[in-house]
Amino acid sequence: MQFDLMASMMCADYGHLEQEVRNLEAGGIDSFHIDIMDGRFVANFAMSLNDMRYIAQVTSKPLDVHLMIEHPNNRVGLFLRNLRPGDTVYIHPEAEYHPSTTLQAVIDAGMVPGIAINPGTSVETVMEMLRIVKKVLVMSVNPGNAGQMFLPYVGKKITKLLALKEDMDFELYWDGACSADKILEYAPKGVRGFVLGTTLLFGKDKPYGETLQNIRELKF
Ligand code: S6P
Ligand code: MG
Repeated sequence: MQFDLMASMMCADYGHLEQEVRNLEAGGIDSFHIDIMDGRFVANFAMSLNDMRYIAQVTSKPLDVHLMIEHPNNRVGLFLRNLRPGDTVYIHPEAEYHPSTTLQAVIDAGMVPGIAINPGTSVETVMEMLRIVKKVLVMSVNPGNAGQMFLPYVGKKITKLLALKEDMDFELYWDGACSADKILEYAPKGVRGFVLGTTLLFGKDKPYGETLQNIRELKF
């Protein structure tokens, strides 16, 4: 079964960040998920511009930049200048008055435009943006922290989005509390990729390569 695995780098060991990147690459990760926070849209500060820039310098794999910041239109240029064409930038439509303007800036810079949807945000409120973006990141936890519990009510929204994705031409990705049973259930239904954090990948006494291989070898 074809699906992408992204490493949630806010969960990595910052004392050995380059080695973490190398180990994940050697283990077969598809891309690096970068959780940018401003302490306003979400209470936390996880990663920032310099962390993203550093990871971009030490890998040639794609970056998957998840902007959890207020009014991303004011700041998106800072990030776009430091990315490579083909990297993905997700904004939260809840954080911007005119999110389609921000998405257009992402497209004009040659990046892949995406929206991240909070658990409490309904599909109906982002419907028109589904026509603009190439990727939709469904948050199955409230944004801000790793290590949270999966919110089961998000399942219905995923089902709705899966029914729309062909027609509206986007791919669906999962972010938050991703476990093997979620991959087993949702990859066959059409979720294209999964962000892996503390639930499945980081802080285990197992090499990343072994964990990633176990996921790829799941019996669907
Ligand atoms: C949350 C962030 C996510 C987390 C990821 C961590 O604000 O957007 O990307 O880093 O969910 O995974 P886990 O398995 O610890 O929930
Ligand atoms: Mg994220």
